[in-house]
Amino acid sequence: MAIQIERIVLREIAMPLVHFFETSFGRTTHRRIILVEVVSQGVSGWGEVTCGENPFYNEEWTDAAWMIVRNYVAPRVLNVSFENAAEVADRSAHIRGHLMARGGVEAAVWDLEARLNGVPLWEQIGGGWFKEIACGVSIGIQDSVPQLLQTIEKEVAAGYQRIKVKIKPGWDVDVVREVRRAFPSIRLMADANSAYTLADADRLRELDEFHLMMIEQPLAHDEIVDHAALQAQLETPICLDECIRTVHHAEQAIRLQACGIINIKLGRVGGFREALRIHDLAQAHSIPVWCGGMLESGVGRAHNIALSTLPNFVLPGDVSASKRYWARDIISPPVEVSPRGTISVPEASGFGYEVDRDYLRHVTAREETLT
Ligand code: OSB
Ligand code: MG
Repeated sequence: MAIQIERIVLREIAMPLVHFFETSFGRTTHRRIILVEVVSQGVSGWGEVTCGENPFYNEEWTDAAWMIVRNYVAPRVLNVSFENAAEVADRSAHIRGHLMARGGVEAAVWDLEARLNGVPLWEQIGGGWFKEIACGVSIGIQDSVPQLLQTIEKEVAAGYQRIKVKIKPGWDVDVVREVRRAFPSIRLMADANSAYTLADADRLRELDEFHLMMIEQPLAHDEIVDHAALQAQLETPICLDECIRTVHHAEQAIRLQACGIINIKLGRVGGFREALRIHDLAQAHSIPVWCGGMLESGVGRAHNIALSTLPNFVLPGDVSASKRYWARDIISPPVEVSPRGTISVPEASGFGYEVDRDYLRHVTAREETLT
């Protein structure tokens, strides 16, 4: 069935996080999220632009992404006939970077295609291997180690299958040692968000003794070669996040043995088509993947659940319950996690949840309709 987008409604929503989230590049307390609603034949598909409020994780940020979608992506997508959603990414391929802005639109069209076909999004993307997905949590840098231990204890008690702690110089080896001492047998990993250089290899090697599942993105956001050099010196597998924006990057990283694991984030790679390519390539090379998060609202969270049903998503992802982030989510029902640390995959068409339009109106800071 050909798809033609008649209207795109861009919204920026403003929502406070239940608890601040701190990484090596800064602390977030309030989110400004762009939602993309694409409309065809009276049916709406939804996407989320997963960038942060500042250009610190990567170059994208809310205000720039708004302009990219409004001025560059939307005009290329509106009133064009697509055979399927997989064609959408090509329409913005002339734009350098800005993959999250482009990916927010791309993912919305996948959701729309699923709804027009009356099938769940996971089926539309060729997933469905798992009826429930395995969940981990990402725990930000805290004000003190006791506070971190308390948070971990709470999340372990809630059933989460894997704990990720954020690290940075000055909050690394000693902190992880304390965590390991308090929780000798949990599945544990650390994410540095590019805070180190190859000159820190000795320090990072000290983490080997704590039997982490992986160390995520220790070195620069664009540095695959140095990650290969570091991986050769570490026992702990490196997981790449920021470095992998395209299937070509994944190919280079695998060829150079720069990582043993890949974190796939839908927005970071520009949407489902590229995510599927990276997934398939990693699977062919026996590199496990998992689904990363970007403090998404329910819309992005629902997309991540669909993505996580692909067969090579064999490690618990950073896809967790709505209530860890939001007092009230914009989807209904909110995403919930079972005591076994799983999310059951919805069966309804599209991403499988209802957008709560009343609450959406309440949190919308700006809105623009493009035709
Ligand atoms: O590197 O995985 C990351 C959040 C914001 C920016 C970067 C990252 C994260 C997380 C995420 O770790 C988590 C989540 O959505 O639960
Ligand atoms: Mg990361």
